[in-house]
Amino acid sequence: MKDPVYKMILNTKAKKFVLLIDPDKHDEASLKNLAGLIRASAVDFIFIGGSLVSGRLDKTVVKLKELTQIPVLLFPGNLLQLTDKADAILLLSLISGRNPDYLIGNHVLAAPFLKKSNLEVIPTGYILVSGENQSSVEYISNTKPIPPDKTDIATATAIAGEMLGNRLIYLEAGSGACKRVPAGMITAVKNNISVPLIVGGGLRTPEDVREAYLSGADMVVVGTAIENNPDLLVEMSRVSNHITFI
Ligand code: 1GP
Repeated sequence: MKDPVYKMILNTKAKKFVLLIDPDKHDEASLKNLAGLIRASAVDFIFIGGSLVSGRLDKTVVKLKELTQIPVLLFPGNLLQLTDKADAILLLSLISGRNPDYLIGNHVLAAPFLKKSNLEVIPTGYILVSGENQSSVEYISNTKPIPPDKTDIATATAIAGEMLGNRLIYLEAGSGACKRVPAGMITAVKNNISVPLIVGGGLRTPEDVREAYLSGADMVVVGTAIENNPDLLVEMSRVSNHITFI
């Protein structure tokens, strides 16, 4: 089957929950524990990545696939975060920014590797919104996030991202954001695109996840909250079970 992971994302029966894992934060024992929690929860996809990842990527992907059977997607912060052991890669274009490396430069460098690999490539328009504190993405990519009150700019950026052929839009306040993407911005973006909308950054509680879904997110991504308290995973991931698709 062509594009199996994207087809799973498109399945409109339910909202999707994504767990973001930073390989540097885990060793074999902690991954085993986390995998146990993942199996007991309702995680639909695992994203792997971070702003700095130092080398456990391959091993982490292989281990997670072996222990959980859940699709693992690369969410690369940079070119060092490529492996053909994952199921798919979000080929991110940082469309809120104006840094050519993150719009096309790194993609050119990665293209021969991606072409040879069996990875399913999912072009994704990545929109960084200011979450009050400066995010690692902002600092590392040397781009400006969209101010949280500029809903019109975020919406126009998402529309342009879809028109350029991106198959997902990722609306993001940055990992560990103090302030989440505003609900009104999520709704406005959702109402103006037809590809699935991913929302992440600073979601700390099941209520935050619920609000993001109700505002229009098709998928939510949570990383930091689970790193801080893995026991939250079961409840947060199950929020979608109680929401009918809107
Ligand atoms: C970062 O959206 C993700 O790209 C997750 O953010 O770590 O704040 O959950 P958190």
